[in-house]
Amino acid sequence: MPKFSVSAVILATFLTFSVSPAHAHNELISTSPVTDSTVEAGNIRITLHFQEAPMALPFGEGNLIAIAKSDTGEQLGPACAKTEGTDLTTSVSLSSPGQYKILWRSVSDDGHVASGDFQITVKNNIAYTSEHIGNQCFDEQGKELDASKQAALSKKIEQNDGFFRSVILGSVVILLSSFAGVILLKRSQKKKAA
Ligand SMILES: [Cu+2]
Repeated sequence: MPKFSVSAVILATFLTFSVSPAHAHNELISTSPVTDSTVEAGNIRITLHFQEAPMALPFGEGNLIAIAKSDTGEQLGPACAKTEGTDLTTSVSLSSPGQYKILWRSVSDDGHVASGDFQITVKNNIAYTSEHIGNQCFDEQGKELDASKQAALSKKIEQNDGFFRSVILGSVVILLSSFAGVILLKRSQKKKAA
């Protein structure tokens, strides 16, 4: 038993020192708007406040914020974020009331990638309209990022997924049971013949 205890202590010590935050991942501290809050339609500024400054990367690469409709997963505009100290920010123009998902991706200084998402609700009591709905991703030259040249952060939700899955499952069950039925029938016929 003592032998086991000694090795357990050594192992615990090793794990403690190797896992301890000699290098710590960058952590998301807070967001604005906060998770599950309701905001008025308009040009909504999104700020993600991190523990440390994200890695300096070109606009539209690595450090990204995107906005998507919660019900369909449809991403509205490209993904982008400006780095301001320890914050990532962008502005999204939203007019239709409903639930939206804010998706983000961030590269910390040690190269680790973190990502996440949270939901907000938009109400429109001010009759806000905009011809340019979604994330506002304009580079320093005022040119908008091309969303088609990016991998979308948000995946579209297949509305019929559940239905087709149950149809396929149903077909498999029917096929298997008829197959089993044929085998049983043949067996009983063999027994009769014997
Ligand atoms: Cu790390």
